Amino acid sequence: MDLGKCCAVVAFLAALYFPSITQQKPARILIKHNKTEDIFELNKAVLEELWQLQRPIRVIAVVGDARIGKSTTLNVISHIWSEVNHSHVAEIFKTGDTLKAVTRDVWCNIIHPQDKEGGSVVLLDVEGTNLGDDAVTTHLSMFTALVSSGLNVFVREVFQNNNLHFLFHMSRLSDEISPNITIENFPKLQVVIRGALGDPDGGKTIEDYTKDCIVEPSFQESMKEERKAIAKHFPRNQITVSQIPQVERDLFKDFNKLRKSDYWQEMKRLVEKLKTFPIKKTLGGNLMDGQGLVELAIHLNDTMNADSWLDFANDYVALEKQEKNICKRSRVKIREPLFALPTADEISRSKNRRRFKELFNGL
Ligand SMILES: Nc1nc2c(ncn2[C@@H]2O[C@H](COP(=O)(O)OP(=O)(O)O)[C@@H](O)[C@H]2O)c(=O)[nH]1
Ligand SMILES: [Mg+2]
Repeated sequence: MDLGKCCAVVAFLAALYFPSITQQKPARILIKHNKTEDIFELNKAVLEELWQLQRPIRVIAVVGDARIGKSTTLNVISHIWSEVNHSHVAEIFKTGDTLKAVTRDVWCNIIHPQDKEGGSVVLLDVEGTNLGDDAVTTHLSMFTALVSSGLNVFVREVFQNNNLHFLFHMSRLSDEISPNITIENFPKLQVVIRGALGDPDGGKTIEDYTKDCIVEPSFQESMKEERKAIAKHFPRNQITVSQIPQVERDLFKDFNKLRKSDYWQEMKRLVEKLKTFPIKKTLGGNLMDGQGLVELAIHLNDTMNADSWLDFANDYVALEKQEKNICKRSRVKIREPLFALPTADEISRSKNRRRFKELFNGL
């Protein structure tokens, strides 16, 4: 065989062996809401792929307001983190104008970075309306946050009350799931602020102001207890605040310009921060493998479909109106089914293999 042919064969084999270097797969739906039957459904094909993943796994979730640039950001993150050498940013996650407002799904993109951290990265993107606007989006966002090891909450200019409610309910839900969960195994929080704001009054930086808003009880007269509860799960010194400037739309059309822009440098810094996010661990503290991740997803899906989260999410929407009563009521309602959520360590392997087979056989 001559040298040219030999090189072509090697390149072909390399492309087969290292697909992440040479190509990116479009994101696929991990979980969706079936409107007709009003249930949440996991995508078996994606579960099968997750099942194969080796440790260490980082699960990076993005939640927040619609049309704030979550999918656009994830596409750039996927591009930079997978070190692809495309001359454009591929639309791995569908962005903006192509989506119907009614779509509510969680999309998943798996990358296998070739960097020193190794392992796999699962990027999760929640579509839908704004956090707290409706029960389905809240369910999907909560599901996504609970399977993640790094949670990114995208906010427009400042951290809003609905974002705070979301973190509070996530903390509370996790107390119900496992009262003994240690902070180390809880997803790390990053707030991503869109829009370049100056530092707020009072000499605080936007980072400190945002952290105060999330975990400092004296920040406001109202919601002191909520901030305390959040601080137990998201300690102040573990919260990261990043800003991504809003850029001219035309910049996205010119890749060379984009790559040389401040925006791109900011995105590279963001990826470096994400690399320091925790590896996904079981509630018991062991590194979670792909099978553990699938088991967790199935279990959360089951508890959602058992209606144990429905009252919770409805309560969440109505919370601002009747804070105290609803907290008490929902606590009673969700305790029973969620308290039963075992840690991935405790789930019997055989039981889950059976469950997994049933799922895959569509029984
Ligand atoms: N001008 C401008 N448009 C942006 C920026 N980021 C995202 N967009 C656009 O805003 C729209 C919504 O973005 P998308 O990423 O889909 O938002 P998502 O709903 O949060 O996922 C799309 O048309 C994007 O092209 C930005 O920094 N500047
Ligand atoms: Mg989107």
